[in-house]
Amino acid sequence: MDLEIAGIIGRFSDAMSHGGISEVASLVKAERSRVESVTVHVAVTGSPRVGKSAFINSVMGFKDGEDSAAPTGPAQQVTKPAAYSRPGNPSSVFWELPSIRGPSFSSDDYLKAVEVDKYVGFFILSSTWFTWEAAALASELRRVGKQFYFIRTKIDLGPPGYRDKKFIDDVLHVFTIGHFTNLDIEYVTAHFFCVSCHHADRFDFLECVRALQRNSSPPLQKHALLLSLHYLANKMELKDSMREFIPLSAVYSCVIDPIPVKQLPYQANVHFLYDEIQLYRVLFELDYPALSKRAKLIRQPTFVLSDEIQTTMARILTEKCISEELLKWTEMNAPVSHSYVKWIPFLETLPGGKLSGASTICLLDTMLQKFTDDAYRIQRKMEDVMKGK
Ligand SMILES: Nc1nc2c(ncn2[C@@H]2O[C@H](COP(=O)(O)OP(=O)(O)OP(=O)(O)O)[C@@H](O)[C@H]2O)c(=O)[nH]1
Ligand SMILES: [Mg+2]
Repeated sequence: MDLEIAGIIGRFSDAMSHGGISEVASLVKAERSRVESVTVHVAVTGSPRVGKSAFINSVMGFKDGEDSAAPTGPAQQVTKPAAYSRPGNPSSVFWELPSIRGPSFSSDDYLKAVEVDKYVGFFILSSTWFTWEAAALASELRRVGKQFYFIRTKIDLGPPGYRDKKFIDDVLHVFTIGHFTNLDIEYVTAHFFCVSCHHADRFDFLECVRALQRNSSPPLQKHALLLSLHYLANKMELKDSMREFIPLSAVYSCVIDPIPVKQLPYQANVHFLYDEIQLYRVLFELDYPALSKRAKLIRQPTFVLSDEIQTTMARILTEKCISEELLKWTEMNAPVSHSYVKWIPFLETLPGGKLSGASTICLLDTMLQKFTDDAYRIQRKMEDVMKGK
């Protein structure tokens, strides 16, 4: 991901030479709030009663009837876009758009009315075959350069061979007649997914959300989508996105409220690092609430999954462990990996010198890698249990 790292390092170096540490401190705070304040809007549209609300509820992890959930009963159609986000997690907002239908449908007018520019991407839903209106809308979206996906819902009620050519041909028949100048069948097939809105863990549900995450831009929007929908994200992509921000976190620990730490030759904000690593635990679903929720899915006690965790800090996180780990990297002279080398000239100008920033980078980078491995071990364990191994 390109977050204009060279630009950030340049700004940090300028701040250090002109205003010293206090100017770097304000800049690092500003960079973090720039990242944290990003909000991504995603549109969900389609014919009436195809599962737009149920799809949003599944993405958000809402149960039917829950306060924040989209209503799915009869006569609940929206007449203007309705926004849904997870409480306490406003960085991704899913919008249920008014249904597309009727002989007088104009994709141009529709997209203007719903403010097309606002959304990073569109999910176009159908519970049978795609209609002319859906295809016209997609054609217009392609023309204006918006990503979109065709989602065939209610696949749990459908024929068993949902990947069969005949089934796909029928569902996508409207695109083969060739009236849509911006669409060809290869493109449409590559953006076609089959889901059940009641089973986020089955069929193509994860794949369609991951396609949206992977293809979103600019990079900060992609990052916000990966983080806010971390429970659906591909863990490797989540890790890669988080890695980009490690140097910022390391500088933060070195310049914002650092305190002396036993045996360390520099100061660090261990409390901040604790929060950061705790966030990694949550993102990779290694915290107790996530483990127990997933254990329930496979009808097992939580320890069946928690026993798969090999990283000490993923099991029990304390500020003491963090200080010891930092010291370990400092004693090893903090060999940062190739991707962080460009930060070194700036890290050398920190009050604690290169070792302070570089050791913190090593600490966070290793935790991220080890937590990813733990997350995959848990995933494998769940699959094994489900296969009855
Ligand atoms: N079996 C099954 N039922 C679904 C699926 N998606 C939605 N439903 C059901 O279909 C009905 C309509 O779902 P909604 O989510 O309200 O559909 P909608 O497109 O938001 O409907 P309107 O807003 O009224 O146009 C509800 O009874 C859902 O429970 C699915 O994937 N599988
Ligand atoms: Mg609805």
